[in-house]
Amino acid sequence: MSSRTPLLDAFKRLGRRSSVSDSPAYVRLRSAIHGVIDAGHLQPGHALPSERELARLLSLSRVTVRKAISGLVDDGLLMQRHGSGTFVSDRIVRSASHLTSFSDDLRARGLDPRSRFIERGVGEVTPEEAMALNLSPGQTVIRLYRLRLGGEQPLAIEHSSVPQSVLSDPGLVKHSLYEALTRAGCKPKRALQRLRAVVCDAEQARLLNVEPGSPGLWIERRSFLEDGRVVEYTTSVYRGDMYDFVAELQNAPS
Ligand code: 16G
Repeated sequence: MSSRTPLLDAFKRLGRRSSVSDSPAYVRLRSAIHGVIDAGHLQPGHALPSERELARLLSLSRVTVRKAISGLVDDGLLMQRHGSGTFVSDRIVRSASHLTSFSDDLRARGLDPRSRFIERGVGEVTPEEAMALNLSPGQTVIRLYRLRLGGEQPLAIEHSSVPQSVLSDPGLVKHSLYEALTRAGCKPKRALQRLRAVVCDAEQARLLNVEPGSPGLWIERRSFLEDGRVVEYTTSVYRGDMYDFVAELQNAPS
């Protein structure tokens, strides 16, 4: 289907809604493009009309169109290929510099974050958990083993351990761990993350619906409260064919 008509209609509709029509044109165009993608009129991998064509179709300046598009590229919703135009991302782009949750990231992409619990329980810390969470032997943690999905599509497998002093019962986590931590007044403030490439073993491949031996991204995250307490130790395997991790780098002070 051509992307032109729905995009034009979506932009006009937004223009008529007073709360949004007060916002600058590039913000409205950004929402319109977002809406068209969410509605499935533009599928992953499909090309957007060129900047010049969009400007002409919508009677906007090219600067406005460029600003709207570059915001959506930064959000990971669109990607630009030099010389061939702008496309709807077919991979999920995650910021490696912002402390967000799986659910936040999927919602930002207009996807429906879901979890399937494989196991959950309470137990005494293992030596690995004690090290990661700064706990002593004998202290207890809640554990979640979840398959994370976007709609029906499996995207990641996660093992999370949280001190039981922070979350008393694994049943407190319904959909999102970070929502449960926030409700408990323990929203993580910062995190340390370690990432490496792995190949999916048979169990991981089965859960993620890929061939055994497919590439995965193994990520370990330890999240901290303002006072330095560790509230989360999570190891995840993300599908290597679905994710890009992007970090902004600054010059190291000399
Ligand atoms: C992300 C985090 C994970 C965290 C989860 C919470 C990475 C690599 N990992 O998957 O550490 O536990 O989000 O998501 O980003 P939730 O609030 O949706 O359960």
